[in-house]
Parts: sequence; C-alpha cells; structure tokens
Amino acid sequence: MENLKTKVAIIGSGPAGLLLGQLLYKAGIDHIIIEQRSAEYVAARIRAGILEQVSVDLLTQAGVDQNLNKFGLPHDGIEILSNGLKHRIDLSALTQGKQVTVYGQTEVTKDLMQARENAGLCSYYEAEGVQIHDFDSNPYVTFNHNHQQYRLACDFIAGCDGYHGVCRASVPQDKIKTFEKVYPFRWLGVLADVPPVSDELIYVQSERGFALCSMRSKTRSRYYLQVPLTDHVDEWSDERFWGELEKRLDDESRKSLIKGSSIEKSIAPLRSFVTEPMRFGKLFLAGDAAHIVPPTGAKGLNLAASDIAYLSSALIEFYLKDSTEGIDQYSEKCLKRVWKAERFSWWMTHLLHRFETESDFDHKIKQAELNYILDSKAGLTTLAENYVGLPYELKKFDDMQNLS
Ligand code: RFL
Ligand code: PHB
Repeated sequence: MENLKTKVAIIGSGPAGLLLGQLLYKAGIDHIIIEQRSAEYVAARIRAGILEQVSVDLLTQAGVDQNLNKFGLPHDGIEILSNGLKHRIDLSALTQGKQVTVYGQTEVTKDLMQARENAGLCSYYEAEGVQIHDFDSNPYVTFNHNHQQYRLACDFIAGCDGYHGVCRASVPQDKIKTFEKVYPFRWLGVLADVPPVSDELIYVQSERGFALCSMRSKTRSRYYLQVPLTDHVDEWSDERFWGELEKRLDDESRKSLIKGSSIEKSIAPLRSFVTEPMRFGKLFLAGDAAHIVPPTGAKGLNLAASDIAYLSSALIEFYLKDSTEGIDQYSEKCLKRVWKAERFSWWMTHLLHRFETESDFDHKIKQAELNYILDSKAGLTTLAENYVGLPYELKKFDDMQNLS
C-alpha cells in the first residue's frame, strides 16, 4: 500500500472535477484527481453544447478560455418551432445583452485536461475500486492503480463522479434525501460533419415528438429526436434518422437541412434528480453526482460549473482566509440555484415533448401555454432569463479572483 496525502481529493475527471482542480491550482491549493476511466475515454465523451455566460466567465477565471474565445460561437437567440411556425426568442434583447455560447463539453474537457497536463498536476486515470472513507472525521480515499494499492489522506473529498459515482452512494441512507422524476422517452442524438440547418438552435415541438437542431461549429451539427424508451440505437440507421428529423421540421428548415454520415449516435435517458444536502461533513457533492436535469434546458454542465464556483471559493476561503463560512453555506447556496434550474428544465421538457399519456385536453392546454409564452413579453422574458442562466452571487467569486 502506498500512502499519499493532499488537501482536496477530487473523485471524477469530468468537467466538474477538472474545473475544481484548475481553480484550486490557481489558488495554490494542493489536490489530486482520481478517475476510473482512461484519459482518452474522458476526452472523447460527447455531451453538452451550450455554455451560460457565468460558465464562460468561470472558465476565463480558470485561465482556460483561449480556445473558447477562438472557437466558441456566441448566440443571441434561439428558435422555437411549433405547429409548423418558427418563433425567434431574442435572448439578448430580453436579458439586457446576455448571450449563450456554443462550445462543446468535449472541448471544455480537452482544454481543462491540457491545462492540467501543462501545469504538471497529479491525476490517476483508470483507478479501480475507488472508495471514500471517514468523511465525518479524517477522510481518506483508497484505490488501485497499475496493480498498486493507494491510500490517499486528505482534508476534504470533492465528489465530482457523476450520477453513477461512488461518493453519493457512500452516504448513509438516513443522512440523504433524493428527489427523482424519470421521463417516459429518451433522446436519440446524432453528430455529423455537415453545416447546421440554421445559424441558431431550433427547439421543435411537433405532433411526432420533440426535436432539437443544435451544433458544435459552423461545419459540425448536433441533432436530437425524442424516441420511445423501447427504441435501440441499432434500429436507427442514418437514413431513418434524417427522414424522421425532416418530418418534424418546417418547410424552410427541411429545404436547408444538409444530411451526412453520423460520426456519433447514441440514446440518452431523461431524468430530473436532486440530492439534499450536498455536503456531508468533509464530503461535498458537485455536478451530476448531486443532481441531474433533462437536457432540454441545456443546464447540466452549467449547474456543474456553478457548484464548482461555490465549492472552489469555499475551499479557497477556508485555506487562505481561515473561514468556514463558504463551506457551511455550500449546500444551501447550490441547492437554491439547482432547484430553479430543475424547474426550468422540467418545464421546457414538459412543454415541448409529446407525452403518450397526455389527453387531448392536456395537449390543448400545453399548446395554449406555449402560445401564451410566445405572445407575451413577460413569458418570453421568463424563458430567456432562465435559458441564458440565472445570476448567482458572485461575492466569493470576486474574492477568489483577488486571491489567485
Ligand atoms: P460527468 O461528466 O459525468 O463526470 C463524472 C466523472 O466521474 C467519473 N467517475 C468516477 N471516477 C472515479 N471513481 C468512480 N467510482 C467514478 N464514477 C464515475 C466518470 O468516469 C466521469 O469522468 O459529471 P460532471 O463533471 O458533474 O459534469 C456534468 C455534465 O457532464 C452533464 O451535466 C452534462 O453533460 C449534461 N448535458 C448538458 N448540459 C449542459 O449544460 N448543456 C447542454 O447542452 C447539455 N446537453 C447533456 C446534454 C447531457 C447529455 N447526456 C448524454 C446525458 C446532452 C446530453 C445528450
Ligand atoms: C447540444 O448541443 O448538445 C444541446 C444543446 C441544447 C440543449 C441540449 C443539448 O438544450
């Protein structure tokens, strides 16, 4: 058994763990990342595509904004296609100039991994049998790596190990409460090297189900279709995918749709999930380890980033200012923002998807709600301010900048 020691043990090298590592590094706080997958696997995973301004600001603060500034595509608006009619939501006009940025999670992950490598920081990839211990008193982590057993002693454990991770699962049942909703359909996603159908994202509500036209760049498109729970990805040839997408679009979009071979195709479940609290003694849960949102509101990665903004500033305050205030408030502050994003993501999902169980009456009411939103300045503003990202208290954030 080899004994290691650090201040913060970070479990998981997704965007949450990597961003926390980078912010701690900038503040001079010793940490180690332990990840069960290989670095190649982590860097290749295709997921989110939309960054809120506050997430862009945090990546800038972490000093990993070079590629983001060069290749990120700022978007001022989105479109909603309903009943064959397109409605543009002018996000910027409705939110005093705020935007979102199209920049893939894959790129965010690669940028953070590169920054970590450049700084020579310690990560254990392909760690096996990761376990966390004694997080109420003297925490430590055990794992195997390259046939060697390790025991990592630390002050704190950051559980950034996603929905299926070991950290949340290690909390005794009577100390944790979870809230969950699973949706009765899934998203089939296709990535293809073809120009996007439109300059802006199109969220499609149609009788055949939801669709989303998104992108990663001006030459790479990302499309999604709502599909039944029972569908398997092998049943969806490229031809069938493009055919179904065409059927859910309007005439204009159908004409400008450029099809091509998929470079990735996968099916993802839709779930709303929240863990309360998000801190257990010296263990903090962050990102998907603590909460999941259905992707309709594009909030998952952004929530992971805002958790990390709170957690990094709490840890920096602890080490550099000898204060436990941020640590004590971590769970409450995160959860306030988390539940608002949960509400928005649930609402967008509910409004835009076709539910098999909904009656004709339910369907009409939903249509009326969407029409109301699209016709009302107040309704549009509510949608826009949630989509670009609700502000969060940046006091600690500013302090952190002074410290780094
Ligand atoms: P991750 O990315 O799941 O990373 C967790 C890491 O922990 C590792 N791990 C372990 N390591 C050590 N020991 C263990 N026992 C471990 N168990 C797990 C895993 O291998 C992994 O590397 O969580 P994190 O960092 O919290 O990041 C969260 C985001 O990845 C997630 O919220 C988003 O991808 C969600 N999401 C979207 N979010 C957005 O903000 N905007 C979007 O447009 C958006 N679109 C999406 C999405 C998620 C999707 N899928 C596939 C669920 C679109 C889709 C289709
Ligand atoms: C994506 O580009 O992957 C994406 C964009 C917006 C969403 C969900 C996913 O709401």
